[in-house]
Amino acid sequence: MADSAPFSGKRLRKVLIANRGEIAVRVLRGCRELGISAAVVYSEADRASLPVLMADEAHCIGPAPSRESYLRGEAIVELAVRIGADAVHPGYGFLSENAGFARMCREAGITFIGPSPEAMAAMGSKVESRRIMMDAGVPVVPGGRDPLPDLEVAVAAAAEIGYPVMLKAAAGGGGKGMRRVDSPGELAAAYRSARSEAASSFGDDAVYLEKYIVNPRHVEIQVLGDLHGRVISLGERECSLQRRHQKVVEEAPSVAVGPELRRRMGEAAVAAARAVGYSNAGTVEFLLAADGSFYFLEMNTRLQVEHPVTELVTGIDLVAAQIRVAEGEPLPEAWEDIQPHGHAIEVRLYAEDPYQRFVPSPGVIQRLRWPQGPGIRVDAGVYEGAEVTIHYDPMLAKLIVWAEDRPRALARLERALGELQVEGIRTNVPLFRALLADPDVQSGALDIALLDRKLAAGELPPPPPPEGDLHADLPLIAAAIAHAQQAARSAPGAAAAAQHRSHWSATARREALRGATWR
Ligand code: MV4
Repeated sequence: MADSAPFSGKRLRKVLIANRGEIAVRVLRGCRELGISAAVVYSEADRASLPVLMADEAHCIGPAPSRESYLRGEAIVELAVRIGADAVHPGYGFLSENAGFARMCREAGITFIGPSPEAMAAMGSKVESRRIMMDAGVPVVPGGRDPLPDLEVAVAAAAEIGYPVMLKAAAGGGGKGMRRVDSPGELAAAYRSARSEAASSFGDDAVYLEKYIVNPRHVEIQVLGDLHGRVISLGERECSLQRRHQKVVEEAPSVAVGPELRRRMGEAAVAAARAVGYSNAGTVEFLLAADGSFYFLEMNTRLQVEHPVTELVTGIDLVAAQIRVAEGEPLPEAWEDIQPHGHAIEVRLYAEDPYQRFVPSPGVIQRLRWPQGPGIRVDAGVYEGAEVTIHYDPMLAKLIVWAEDRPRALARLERALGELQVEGIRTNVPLFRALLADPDVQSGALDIALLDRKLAAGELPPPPPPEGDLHADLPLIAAAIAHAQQAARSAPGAAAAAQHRSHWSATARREALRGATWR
């Protein structure tokens, strides 16, 4: 968005970033490139975090637990006013989809960098957003328009929809209160458990019915709206590779989406956004069935973790775009019919142990070397020496690659993972290596259940036994021993230091002793 375009709105001078980790850093970079001062909030646990080190100013807002820090909407709005910030960027998670927070910002005269509270609220309820989509002509999964009053109605509705069906929480999202039902005999028990889970998860026990879509893909469309009623689509992201509703790999474009389907899904997403008066960046999630039919699932009213793959194939800086439209700038005409260029893949680097059922792996990052070179982007929230605590989401960074086509992007990702070094904590890198070796991943034959299914069936063998690593390191080990002996001869006492620096041999030993199966 060219700064020279005619513009009558008010430029932002200072933005308060109400988030932490890699997304706080990402937003900070966006601000800096636009010449906007970036302030961040932080909890006591994040005093020495990367965003705090990088920001123009940083303000502690409470102790480690999110409830007492990053979720303190009122305190954050008060802080924004006190420090003279013009706007708040909420990142993702925390307060990003909280309509009440957006409203508080508005009332305090602070620009919320996101959609209006009304648009957020409309998309916050599953049944309500579904109803709005039905009325706007956006394809939704066949099924009910209203919550089910009782079991009797559920039985009749399921028979009409046809099994298998899916019970979903009306207030919900993210898989909570969701039950697949394959036959009439299973319905009563599923109905009761879905209601009670919905009640405990959302404080609302209303559930409704949908046709169960078998083995679809999760394909989402990035949209952008300005404050003048224009909404555009920036194409799709393929997000089917998830482990227990947690995305692991995302890419753009999707191998299942060609120009014609992209146009139709884009039009549906734009219609969805228009129906709620959407502005700023948002994502419309669809299930894409094997036959090419697609269905609206929900809309995420925030910048998403996986936004970089869209940035890399469109060339658009989404954070800059968010800021510009929040200032009142109209979307450029040229963005109307953007087509993806090349292929981008993102992997989410988590501090978790894939060999121990993916349990979080907190600790100090003793060594950190990021991959570099052509087509590589790292969005990290940590640095070497930083401590990863158990207080927050264990995502450390995102590694994103771009190449001319998907096979080259996969090869580049493999190369990048080979350059990546993280020591001191366990990460899910071995899982990425297993995925890269999988023929279905290589061919793009993905669906939302692929990862959980293959992990359960043992079809994603862990990477080659670490003995191989030890072998590869033998020349290095020999060199290190020679060096240590040399050092010992020339200066007694230096041998211990040299040995201490040979952290990689300790790593090799540790790896060699470790089992070679996911557990
Ligand atoms: C579905 C579905 C199949 N059929 N609805 C899971 C989370 C929630 N946002 C919607 N979800 C699903 N809804 C019907 N009618 C399958 C899923 C689903 C899923 C969707 C997107 C991404 C990953 C998923 C993993 C399992 C199930």
